[in-house]
Amino acid sequence: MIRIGVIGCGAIGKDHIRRLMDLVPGCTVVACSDYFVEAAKEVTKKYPDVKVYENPNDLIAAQEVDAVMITSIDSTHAAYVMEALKYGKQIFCEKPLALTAAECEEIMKAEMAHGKRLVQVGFMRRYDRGYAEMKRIITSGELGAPLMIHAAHRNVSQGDGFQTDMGITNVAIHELDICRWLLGDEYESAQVLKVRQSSLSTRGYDNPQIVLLETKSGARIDVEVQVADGYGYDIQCQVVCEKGTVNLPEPYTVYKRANATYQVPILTDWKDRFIEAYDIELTDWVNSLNQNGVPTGPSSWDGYAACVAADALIKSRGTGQFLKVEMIEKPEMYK
Ligand code: ISE
Repeated sequence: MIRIGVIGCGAIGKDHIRRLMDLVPGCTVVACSDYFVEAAKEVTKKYPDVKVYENPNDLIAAQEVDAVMITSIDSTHAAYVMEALKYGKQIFCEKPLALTAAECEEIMKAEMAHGKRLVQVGFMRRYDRGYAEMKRIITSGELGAPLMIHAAHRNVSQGDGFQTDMGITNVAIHELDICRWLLGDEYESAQVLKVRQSSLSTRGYDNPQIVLLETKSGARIDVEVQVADGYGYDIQCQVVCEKGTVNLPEPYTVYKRANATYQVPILTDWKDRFIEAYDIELTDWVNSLNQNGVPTGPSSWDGYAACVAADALIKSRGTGQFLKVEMIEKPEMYK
């Protein structure tokens, strides 16, 4: 039975606590913490045996915590991962692993000192059935080599404090992971383009943005990033191969024919779009810890690879140039 301490009881933190307590076998949540202690106390209304820690570092150190789940704000992820590595705890860190590649390198160094993997990064789209089937088809070679990916990541809105670079580090970080995973490739160069500002997002950050990537094999990727699209939460992905295309399916839903219209609802909450993928992801993580004592999902290297591309994108902003994505040699432990 894996005893989990959760740092961050906001949107995704609460949702993960629910699935760990009510759905995922072989684990239980024994502790939680949040910058706003009231948010942590709210958890205990439904799960009274969960202990609230006002200081997340005390939760990490607690004897009764075997594994730490980090669902706090992005800028705190790296520090909590490093603190948990001091105690050799198992760690599930929601994306992004860190805000820079340098922080990810520090994490990999600290993790490797333990001689085994301890960190899993929350790139849940790899567990989505649609993306998983896309990868199976691409890897089978039945459509020939993958040449391009056209993707769109469209949000209805973002919370207060959102900034232009979060369009990359918080939003497009999903595509930075899923595209390299689908292609089995690494990035060669990257460029982010500013687009005419949408009147729906006038709070001081660029929206939309376009992410352009080239991979080591020469494949080209374009990702439209929107954080105020005016209509719904809409994730699109098409991989163009030599002999055909493979496309992310629309999420399961019913549709209506009424009043001379054909009506298909579009989700608005990102937690709902990949709800099954989150369930599979956390079940797989807990099963791996119970069966093998090590995580088998996205590693610190995967967190690093997404971050190093994000760094290049952010540096390219305003230059009109593709910048090289400079990666370190992949350490043995992550091969
Ligand atoms: C959020 O943190 C997520 O991870 C969602 O998957 C993403 O679509 C959204 O843009 C992020 O803010």
